Amino acid sequence: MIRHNGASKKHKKYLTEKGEIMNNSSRKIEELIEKIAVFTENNGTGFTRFSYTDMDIEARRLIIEEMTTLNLDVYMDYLGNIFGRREGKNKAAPAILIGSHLDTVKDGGKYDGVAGVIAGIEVVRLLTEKNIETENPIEVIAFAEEEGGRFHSAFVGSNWIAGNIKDEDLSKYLDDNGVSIEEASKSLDVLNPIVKRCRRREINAKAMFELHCEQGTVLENEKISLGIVSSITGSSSFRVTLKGMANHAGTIPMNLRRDAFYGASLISVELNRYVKTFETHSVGTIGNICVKPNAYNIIPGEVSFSMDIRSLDENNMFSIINHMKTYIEKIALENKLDFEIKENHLEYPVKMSKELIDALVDNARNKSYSYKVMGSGAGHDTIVMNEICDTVMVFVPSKDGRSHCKEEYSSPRHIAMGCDIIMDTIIKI
Ligand code: HGY
Ligand code: MN
Ligand code: MN
Repeated sequence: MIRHNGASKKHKKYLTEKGEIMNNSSRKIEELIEKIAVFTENNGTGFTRFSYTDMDIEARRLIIEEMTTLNLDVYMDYLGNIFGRREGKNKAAPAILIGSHLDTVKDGGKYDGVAGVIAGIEVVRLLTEKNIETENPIEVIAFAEEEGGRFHSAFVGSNWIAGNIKDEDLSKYLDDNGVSIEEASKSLDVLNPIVKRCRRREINAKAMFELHCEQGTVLENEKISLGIVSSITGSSSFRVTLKGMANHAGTIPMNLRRDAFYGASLISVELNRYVKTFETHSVGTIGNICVKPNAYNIIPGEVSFSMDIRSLDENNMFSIINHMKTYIEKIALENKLDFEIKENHLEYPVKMSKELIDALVDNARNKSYSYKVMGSGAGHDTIVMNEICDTVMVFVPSKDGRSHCKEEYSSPRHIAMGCDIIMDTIIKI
């Protein structure tokens, strides 16, 4: 009986301790989220922090300072990927990476990306607080230019780390003012006094963890605390430009027009129709469109638009891409339009590491956290890092499933729970 009491007293102490750790973690996480959220273009309609802007620089400064306070060795490469390194017993062992991105979409939320960077910092803080020395070094990474908000191509920072983007490619990434990423990233030099700079960093990695808001409704609807990601959808994005002839909207008969917007609208309808014919999660989106001259009484002479095509099934993704390329050519011909299709990025669907998934599942069970093994419809830097090491992601619920908007919210407590099982898994592997 006493043993039982002893056990329940010990268990109670553990629960209180765990409670305190969780409260402390939640509070630290919330504080950091709010501190970073301040660094946004002040337009009131959501959070906008594009790469290499003043707001981005200030958010980076804060992350570098947080990492330095934790006695991490802090590096930043040419494109602004930030690495906070905590040595392990075996300095030469491959590192365990934890991170996500610091940039946002236009008018986005304050959790997408940032929650994962903060989770990395929190896991390291907890290990230090508990005096746990890991076998392998740990590196917290804040990836640069994941969203493509400024340079219109996703996963640029992680592709730079993975070596997929060459030095000579940098001049090809242009923002809307024609400034290249090579030029723009020079503004990072203002941070040189507080961080070790390098052009690229050789990464010797064993595994990568990315905590991220789910950006969907599954976890919240099923009242589950954590998602353990088993696969990430393949994603591709293109810029399509149609050129017809600007002319008077009143005088030109319909059969003589070369209306670029009419062509674009036919393409949008076909993209939606064709994608819906696929069973496996496949999506097609035209999210950005530029009409010229964009006047009510002029037939649009030129239209350029984004075309985002994704699928959890690689063959589906390529069927949709090829179908749309053929269809765009057909519409251009029928409407006497010139057309150009530029590929911005293309990533194949990836499967996460079974060993890491199983370890996270075990640890969620040990802590009696509800969890669900699930796929990711959104793209993440993990899809690229999967080329250089084993990877896995942990999702936290998104309130009302909202993301890429100011309503985006995930609870610090769920983020703390995610940190908890990531830390347990790091210790285990
Ligand atoms: O587009 C995406 O899926 C991610 O937010 N970059
Ligand atoms: Mn995003
Ligand atoms: Mn993201």
